Amino acid sequence: MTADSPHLKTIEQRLLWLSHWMIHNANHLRPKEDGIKIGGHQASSASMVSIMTALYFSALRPQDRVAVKPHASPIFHAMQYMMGNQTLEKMKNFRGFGGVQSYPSRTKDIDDVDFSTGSVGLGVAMTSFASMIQDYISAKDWGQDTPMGRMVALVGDAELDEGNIYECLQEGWKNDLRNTWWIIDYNRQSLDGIVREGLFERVEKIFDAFGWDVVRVKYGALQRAAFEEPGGDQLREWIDTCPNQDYSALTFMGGAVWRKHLLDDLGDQGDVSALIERRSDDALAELMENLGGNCVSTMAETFEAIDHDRPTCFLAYTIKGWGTPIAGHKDNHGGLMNNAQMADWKTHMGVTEGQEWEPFDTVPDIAGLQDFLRKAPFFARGPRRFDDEKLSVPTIGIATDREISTQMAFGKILDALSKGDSDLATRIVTTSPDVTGTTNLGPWVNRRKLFAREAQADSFIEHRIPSTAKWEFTPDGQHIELGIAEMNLFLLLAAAGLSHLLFGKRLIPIGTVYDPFVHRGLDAMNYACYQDARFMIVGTPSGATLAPEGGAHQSIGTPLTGMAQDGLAAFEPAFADELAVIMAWAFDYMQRNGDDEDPCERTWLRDETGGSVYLRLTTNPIEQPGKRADEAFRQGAIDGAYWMRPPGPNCEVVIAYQGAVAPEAIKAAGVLSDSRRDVAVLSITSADRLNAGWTAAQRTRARGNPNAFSHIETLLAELPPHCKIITVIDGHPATLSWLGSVAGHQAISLGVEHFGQTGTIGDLYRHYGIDAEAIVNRVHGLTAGRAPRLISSSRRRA
Ligand SMILES: Cc1ncc(C[n+]2csc(CCOP(=O)(O)OP(=O)(O)O)c2C)c(N)n1
Ligand SMILES: [Mg+2]
Repeated sequence: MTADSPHLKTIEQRLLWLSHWMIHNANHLRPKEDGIKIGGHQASSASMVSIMTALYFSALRPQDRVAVKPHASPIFHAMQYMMGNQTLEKMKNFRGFGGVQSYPSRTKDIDDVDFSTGSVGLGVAMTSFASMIQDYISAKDWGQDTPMGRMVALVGDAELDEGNIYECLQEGWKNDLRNTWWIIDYNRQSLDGIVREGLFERVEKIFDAFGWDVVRVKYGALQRAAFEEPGGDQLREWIDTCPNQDYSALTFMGGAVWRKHLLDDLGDQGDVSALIERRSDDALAELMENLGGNCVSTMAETFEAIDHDRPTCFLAYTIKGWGTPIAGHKDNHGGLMNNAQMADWKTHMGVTEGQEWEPFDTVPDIAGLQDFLRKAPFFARGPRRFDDEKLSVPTIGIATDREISTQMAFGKILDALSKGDSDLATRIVTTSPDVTGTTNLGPWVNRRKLFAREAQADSFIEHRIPSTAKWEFTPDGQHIELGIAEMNLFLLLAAAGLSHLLFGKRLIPIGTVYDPFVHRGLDAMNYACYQDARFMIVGTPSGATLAPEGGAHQSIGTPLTGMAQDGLAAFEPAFADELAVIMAWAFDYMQRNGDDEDPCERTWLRDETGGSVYLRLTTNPIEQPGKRADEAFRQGAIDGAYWMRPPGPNCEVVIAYQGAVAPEAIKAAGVLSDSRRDVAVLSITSADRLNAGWTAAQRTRARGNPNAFSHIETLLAELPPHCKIITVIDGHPATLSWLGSVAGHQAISLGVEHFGQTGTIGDLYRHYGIDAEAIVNRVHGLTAGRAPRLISSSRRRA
């Protein structure tokens, strides 16, 4: 085995050097263009270097996946550089445009990052959901050939302050989590300072409570050997009782101070004194800094000793800034070695002048090391980027002959898929944070069942108690039921949405959540998108239309979130046929990648690269417009808008609505046309895609392509200049207020800006001024030549 290989120590020292040099180069050597600090975390990197060396060069196998502590990114890239997987150019351009990224990025770095990290806590939890997805896949007949890897998180001790970690621990326990390792870099320092004494005891109890094994790695090999010497017991006791702050400060001050302090505390003119005096200042400092997590052989042996798949937390004691002049200083999180410190340290590390970037400088046995690296199992098969074939999308249709809500239509579409035998349906995995029933996933779940590694029958079925929900858990099941933690929802979607890339098996993940609670999981959703995970999130019910549920459940800002979120195409259809068209398109869009042939000529539109999809739906059943199958409708629904009622040549008013308020807009248009005005109705299914198309077209024209026209520009092109646009949405009015700028029309935007309350839909639409009457009044106010009248504040706040 490799755990005792002397090459590990050599690699560790090389990674320490290269990572620190890369940061130093970016901050002190590269010409500076801005007056701001470049940054990079030398101390946080040094803290993990021994752990990462042991992990990657001894413990890991190609099927294992790692979420690297964000601020240990320099070690990761130095490692890939040493392995020939990262370029010198990008290393020199660390934190620069096109250079090595500050925090490991799946999409922006070139060197086989498994999970992006950056927002602390999310990468950690991601590993447990990746493991659940691995279990999900390997339980299926089409996933049997998936090798079982370990999902590993390298965790900063202060990362454990993030609540999402505890949410996922509980979810993991419920789902028999396995094959997950979390390795805590217990340097007892955060960004601002030193962490509380005794944190490790809390950590151990928490992990134990959730069924994890905890392995404490406190002492390195040098320390363990010293403890065997006469007087060693006393030294050990001293280390165990030394407050974190003192240990850090002494580490920073170095060997001579350690000696004085230890002799003051322990000096007995006998065994302990002799133990201390036998060592030079440097050797004493090395001994005291030889904590378990900073001892590469100890870490390698610890990993090697794990022979089971139980989730395991390693509490590895470390020193922040280990092996460098800034070790232990409480301000070292953002601290960097200065030029003088670097010059001294370079001599200390034995680095040859001019050979700073040379991966194998200072290595005594280059051929031996290269041979060792070549055989390192984790790297042996090259980059571990998989993919899976696209699944064809079956016909998705829905009867539109009666009143129906978009949420109900969504449930029916999934139900129809569940009854079919399409390949796509086989790979759909649904999930919901305890709102499966109330978001209309019930029929799908009844047919396709819930996933669990161990089958479990539904007692209500066995006892013949009538219930609409038939909850049978089986390894074949296609629904993963989550507890009420929306962060977990999005992290699970992130893991499932990367399944084709991580495990080579494509999943079509669909999550449902009450729309306001999209924001509860927003950072995790952003994290999923940042990694280019592919999923469908259905936010339902939404808006003030959720009337009797009141203000805490009525989403206002989510349409803006849908527009602003990169990697997510947001839709808010009003009618069932729109939803069917959008879902059929979405199932394809979720599977596209940038290399695909453009399915249409509009190459300047970003949508051809594919992404995730957000559907904002509602429970309000509305009258359907009758059968529509024309291409303008179909393509319009996908591109974001179509004319429900086209403008005449002298169009005075366009009512542009999105989503649930469709009946109000249509009714207002009817009333207005009775007074013979020329009124058009624009049905908007996606403000997000309309807006994105518009800005993309503007950019493309600015770059010299005069033929780039967006869908919304085309739609509004024929409107006479005096035409007014009234926009209306059950959400923040800014979602559509930009429409007036597209072709220079006066626009009035109606929507919801304040917390709601309970009431009927009619009450609330009236209250917010988004009902037909408010629309009509606005039009009268506008076209009578009067200045636009705002809704009075007494009405708004009533
Ligand atoms: C969600 C989030 N909040 C804040 C930060 C800023 N931040 C980056 S590292 C850090 C402290 C981390 O301390 P620890 O996890 O102990 O890591 P160490 O550097 O000590 O290894 C903070 C607050 C962040 N990256 N993400
Ligand atoms: Mg820390």
